[in-house]
Amino acid sequence: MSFFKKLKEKFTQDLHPNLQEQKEGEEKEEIEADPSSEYDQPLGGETEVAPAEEQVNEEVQEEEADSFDETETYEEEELEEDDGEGEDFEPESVEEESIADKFRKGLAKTRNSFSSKINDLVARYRTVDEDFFEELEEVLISADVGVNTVMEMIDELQMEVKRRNIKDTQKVKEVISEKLVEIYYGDDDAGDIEGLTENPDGLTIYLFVGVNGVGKTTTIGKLAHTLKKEGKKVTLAAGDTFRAGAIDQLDEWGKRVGVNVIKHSEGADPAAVIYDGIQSAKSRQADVLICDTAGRLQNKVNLMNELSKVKRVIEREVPGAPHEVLLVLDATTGQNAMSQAKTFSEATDVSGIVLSKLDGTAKGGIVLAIRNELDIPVKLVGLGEKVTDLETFDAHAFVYGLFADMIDEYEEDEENEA
Ligand SMILES: Nc1nc2c(ncn2[C@@H]2O[C@H](COP(=O)(O)OP(=O)(O)OP(=O)(O)O)[C@@H](O)[C@H]2O)c(=O)[nH]1
Ligand SMILES: [Mg+2]
Repeated sequence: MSFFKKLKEKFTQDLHPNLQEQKEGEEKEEIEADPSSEYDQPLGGETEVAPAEEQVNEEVQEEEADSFDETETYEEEELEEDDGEGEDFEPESVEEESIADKFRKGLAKTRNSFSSKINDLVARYRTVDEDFFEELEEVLISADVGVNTVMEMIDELQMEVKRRNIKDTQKVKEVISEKLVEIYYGDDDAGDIEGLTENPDGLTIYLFVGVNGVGKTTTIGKLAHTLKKEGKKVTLAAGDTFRAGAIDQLDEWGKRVGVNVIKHSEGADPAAVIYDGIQSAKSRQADVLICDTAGRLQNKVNLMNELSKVKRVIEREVPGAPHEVLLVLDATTGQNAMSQAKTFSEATDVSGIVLSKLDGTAKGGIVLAIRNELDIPVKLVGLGEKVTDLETFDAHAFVYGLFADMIDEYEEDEENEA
């Protein structure tokens, strides 16, 4: 069976009946009450945090890290005002869309620019030859795929075209989509590199890192919503104490999705906030703690030192944690995202990438470049600013989103031929 056909079958089976309407761009959003709200109890958890606070001071002093300052951090009132449970919160809920549908919609801009380039190329070269591949190489590089990956891809395409004796450039479109998926997975199984790692026995901790403005806080809000919908109890820790407004922003998200937020005041030691977050999450028996961090400090060395310290505190408090260190990259920044990924990888063990703003003018190829050249899998993608605009990355759905129009046309062609 052809690859386009496979994608079509795979992704149209689970299409929601409302797909037609959604395809036409109508974003139906319905507000409905959350039947599973576990937040109707008063939050007693934080009071149990208090005794443990003294402990962290001792421990951190031992560590000789820049010691936590009691005056700025461990005031009970501060913790108490964080109970922003939003008991009367009613989560937003969009009618369930299939994953392919979301990629299809979210990647509309990216697809338009990519598809038109490929279609233009195919129209100019009817038969496959050297010049065709040279121009294809340029198209892929301009789509942010990354030079090394493009070279690998062109080699494989040439072999495949030869092997299948393909002469018509129309048919190459499909081979391109197939190779994109193949190159993305490499030798790994989808199951091994997709999805977030969880702690099977106890608190799961996710640490978010990334430069300012990439979408860390927004993604944390969306992820909290997703996890809560899965029935998990989530706590957020406002570890960005640097930027004015960052704490309130996370707090707002907490209220919006109805999860607990642990915060201190601006300028507080982020490691202390995260420590409190862990104690609170443990005492509330939360399933997941998600830690926000600053995207900007006076200088890069400070930022990286701060991240290392935060990570040390997490590792010490929960063995095996953090279960993911997620680097958020803005997909619209193109190759600059690669250099950010390199810098952060040097400072901390980044386990996965969140590619935000894929709904914007992103060129898409960065997904491959990161995976292939840095060997870090893309775990989540941001496809918009709404609370539901977060998806687990799936290379097949991604490629379906990129090629959707061509896949539709291809089917029509086949039907016409028949
Ligand atoms: N279109 C779109 N916008 C997004 C997405 N994710 C985040 N944004 C927007 O990007 C902007 C920055 O997002 P934040 O979450 O504040 O970024 P941050 O990394 O926490 O930034 P700092 O706190 O300054 O380090 C906001 O306006 C978000 O709404 C996405 O997937 N798509
Ligand atoms: Mg932020």
